[in-house]
Parts: sequence; C-alpha cells; structure tokens
Amino acid sequence: MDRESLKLQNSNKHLFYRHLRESDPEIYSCIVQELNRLRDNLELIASENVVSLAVLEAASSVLTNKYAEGYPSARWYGGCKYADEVERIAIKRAKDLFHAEYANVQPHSGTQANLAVYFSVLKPGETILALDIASGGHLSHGHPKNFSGAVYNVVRYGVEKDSQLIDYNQVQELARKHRPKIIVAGHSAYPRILDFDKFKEIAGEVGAYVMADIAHVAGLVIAGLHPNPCQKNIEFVTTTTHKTLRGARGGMILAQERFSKILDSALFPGSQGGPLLHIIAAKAVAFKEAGEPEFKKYQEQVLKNSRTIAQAFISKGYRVMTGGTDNHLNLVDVYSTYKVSGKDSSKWLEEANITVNKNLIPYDTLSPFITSGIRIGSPAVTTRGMKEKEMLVIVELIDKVLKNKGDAEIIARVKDDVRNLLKNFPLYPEISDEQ
Ligand code: DSN
Repeated sequence: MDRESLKLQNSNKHLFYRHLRESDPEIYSCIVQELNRLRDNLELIASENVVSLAVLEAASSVLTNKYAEGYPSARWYGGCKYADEVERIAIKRAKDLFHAEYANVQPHSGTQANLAVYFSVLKPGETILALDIASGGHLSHGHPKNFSGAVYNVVRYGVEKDSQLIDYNQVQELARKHRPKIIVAGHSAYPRILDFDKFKEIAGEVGAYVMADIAHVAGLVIAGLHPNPCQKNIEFVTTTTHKTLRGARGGMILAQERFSKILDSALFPGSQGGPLLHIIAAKAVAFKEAGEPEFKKYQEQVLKNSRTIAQAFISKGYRVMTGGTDNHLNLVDVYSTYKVSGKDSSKWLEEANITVNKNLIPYDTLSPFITSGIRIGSPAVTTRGMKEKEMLVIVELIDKVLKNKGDAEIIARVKDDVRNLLKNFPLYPEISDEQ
C-alpha cells in the first residue's frame, strides 16, 4: 500500500487511546500489547468473546463518573436522571430478551449475582445442592474456598462415570436426603443441555427453589438453541453478560417478580455498593445487539463450530467428554490420548498462539492444577468470522502441538500457521495504534 492510501486508511481509524498514550504510556503500552495479543491469537477460552465497538464505547463512557446507589427513581444521590434512564433501558431489554418478569442488571459478575440470590433466600448454614466442580460446576456453586462453600452447607451432585452426563437420579436422591433450599442447575464446563424440567420436578418434590446459572449459555438461550429457564417456571436465573451473550463483562439476575424486593435488597445494600453505570450502559448495548436477527445466526454458527470441533477431535481418536457437545464448549481428554496433561497442553498451545484452559474432566485422576483435560470454546473465533472449515484447521493445529508434546520447532511452525489463518479475520481493524 502506498503512503497516501495508508494515510487515508488510518484517518478512518479511531485513535481510541490518544489521551492515554500521552498521559500514561505504561498502561497505554499494556493495552496496545493486549490488543495485538488478541489479534494474533486464536482465542478458544469458552468464557471469552469479542465485544462490538459500540459496547466498548459505552463501557468507557462518562457514566463511570456517576454514583447511583439504589435503583431507578430510588437513588441515594442526586443527578441520576440519565443513570436512571440507562438502567431502565437495560432492565427492559434484559426482560424482553429472556421473557423474564424481573431483571437486576447491577451485579458486577456472575459470582455476585449468585451471592445475591443465596443471600436473598438462604440463612447461613442452610443447604445448597449443586454440581461438583470436578464434574463441571463453578466456584460460586459451593467450592469450600468460595463464600458459597464457607457460608452454606453444600451437597454436590455429579455426572455418571460412563456417559459423563448429569446423573438426575443422584440429584433426586440427594435432594430427598438433604432437603436443600436451593438446587443449582448450572455449570462452567458441561457440554450438554440442562434439563430444567427435571430440576424443577425434583425441587418441587422437596420444596426447594431452583437457581439456573446460565452464565455460559445465555447467548444460546436467547437464540432458542438452549431451553430458557425463565420460561420453565424457575425461580432464579443468573448469568454473566460477556460469554456467549457477547456483552460487557458483568453479571445479571433474572427472576420471578414475586422475588423482586428481596433480590434488589440482597444485591444493594446487601452485597454491593454503587452500580457501575458505564458497564450497565454497555450491557444494555449488548442486549440490543442480542435482539437483532444477526445474533441468532451468530449463535447458530457458534454451535455448528463447536460440533465441528467435537467431531474433528473424535475422528482423531481423542476422548471428547459426553461424546460431543450441545453448546459452545468441548471438554477434551488429552491425557488418555497422548499422556500429556491439561497444564502442559495449554502452555504449549499458548506458545503457539492458541489460547485454551486446562480443565478437570469428570473422575480426573490428576490434580486440579495439572488436569487431564482442556476446555475449548467457539464463541470468540466465531465472532471473528470463522466457520466449520477453520475449525478443522484449528483442531489439526492443536493436534500437531499435542502429538509432538510441545516440540519447539513444531510450535514455531504452528504459530506461523495461526498468524496466517488470523490474517483473514481481522480484529478491531477500526482501532489504530499508529502514531
Ligand atoms: N471463569 C469463568 C469460566 O471460565 O467459566 C467462570 O467464572
């Protein structure tokens, strides 16, 4: 490209970080390097995605200046006219998207959302029944080192050894035996559909509430590719807003209207202070995007890509948990295939510009720090425009690195292949770090 066209191309780009570059070169440099890392890496972490420029702009807006403790029309501080408007819009969009009676868009994360739900209906020491971490559960579902495990009595259900599917008979037996007050239907690493009707039936029998944590699959739920717990008479639904939902980093509670007062108060003043209005604005922007027909097509592609990844690994002889996937993630047993750990695999892959995370697989014989598995998600690469064809290339590249047990020459070659592949899928081309 000649000098003049380069100048023209750059003049159309946003110099997003001009002021930062001048006032704080150290942080500016970290951000630019992170932008370049995102551009040059295949992002396969199942809980990550790439937000639109509109979401990015809202998240970095002047709303960060505003204190707005409380809720729309009931704030502790003055000057909340536009904060109220932003939060009202976000709430309405969230309710419309999920067909929910109530939404609270203030949780700073999924964990904060879960905390508020527990706090709203449980007394310390009361019982939660939730999926074991080793079977794909989340820290905030009762891990002993998390507040949920420290404050409440936690009983854990798991998955069947052979099928790696949730053992609903075990859920029922444990519910009958321990009479939990909340049954958690949710996960951080489970590749199949959750049977909300079954959870509701079991909870009904023992007088428990169900909390569906759809942090991972919220985008699929909106697109109708996973059952919607808000339409299954489930009392509490929590989610993050940044995974398949592809919005600003944060959390949200959806629920039946009858719980609105206790949930509002469990979140503020119960467990959080001032809401992050800039993030709430960015969540609202993402909710608008998620209501567009394009979003459904995106989610369909996320699912197709994820299924292609599963089949490609299976045809290469890998043990893929549950034998496939119904959502955006796959859990692959790398240990039984090549006797390599999840820890080593993710390290080698990172060296080759492929980002995954090590993950326990059900009945893992290795420790949570080492693990036999890796978790692979399709949301971010799908946002970049990749389809089934590229998924086959990705599995091929991952297999090369693992089969050769992190051989440095192979890693270097795969890294070149990754860079070449990514050239066709530019990330944030509108953002320039040119001088
Ligand atoms: N860290 C998220 C995930 O990767 O699933 C959950 O908090």
